[in-house]
Amino acid sequence: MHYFIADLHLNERQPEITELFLQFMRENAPLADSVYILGDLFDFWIGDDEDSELIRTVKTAIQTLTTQGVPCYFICGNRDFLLGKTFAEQTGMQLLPDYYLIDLYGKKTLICHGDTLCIDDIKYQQFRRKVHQKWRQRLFLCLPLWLRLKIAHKIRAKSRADKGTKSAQIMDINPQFTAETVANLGAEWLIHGHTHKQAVHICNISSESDRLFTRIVLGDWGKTASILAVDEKGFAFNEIR
Ligand code: OKV
Repeated sequence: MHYFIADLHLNERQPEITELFLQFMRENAPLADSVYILGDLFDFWIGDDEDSELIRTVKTAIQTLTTQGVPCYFICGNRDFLLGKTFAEQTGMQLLPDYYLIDLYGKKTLICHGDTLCIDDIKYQQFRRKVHQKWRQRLFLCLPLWLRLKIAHKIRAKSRADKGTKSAQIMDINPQFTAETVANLGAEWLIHGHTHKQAVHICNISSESDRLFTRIVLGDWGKTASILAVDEKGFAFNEIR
């Protein structure tokens, strides 16, 4: 059995979410064959050299899991895209690229965070291209921590101010682009997060074909946790509270 989670957005102001994550890592995750974290584990990430009680707690939980022999995989989200090799080495967590194909009991499954499927959000895609440029990331990571904190704070404040003006449809995945991506990679299942709209969609690969694929959207975490469990019998959303 494999677990998939995303969009915990761990932060200091919502310790109840961290508690849910620690409970999941203690009680559920050790029974799995692997755990996939599909991005936005943290609400923001400005470099692996940042340290806090929250970060230490999360690192310990992941390290405890991987030393128990449960592989833990991570795809970066739109918020924690700077999480890197140092974090991976410290925790035993394995970093995966933005799109990754896995075999889930014979189903060819594409996993990703989901932000790259939201191509109608032009403003966000511009932001993404900018902050994903290697030279910009290297430069940012060279800055002292206090300056990175200050810059990140400013960028978040500006993003919050822009947010109210976007329609719900613009912020969702583009169905055509998503179907093309799935078709090009020959996948039968797609699992992603980002939109926070937990659901299972049966989708057409294209308008000219009746080939279908299953799109499983992970929910975000709040008062309850959203956990997808997949085994040989199929999939189920588990809630813990
Ligand atoms: C993450 C988002 C803030 C969305 C900055 C280069 C640059 C990285 C960065 C700074 C911000 C991540 C690292 C954060 C995601 C926001 C606001 C909106 C929509 C640079 C490389 F450009 F300054 F050189 N950042 N942080 N947003 O605070 O975690 O995803 S962040």
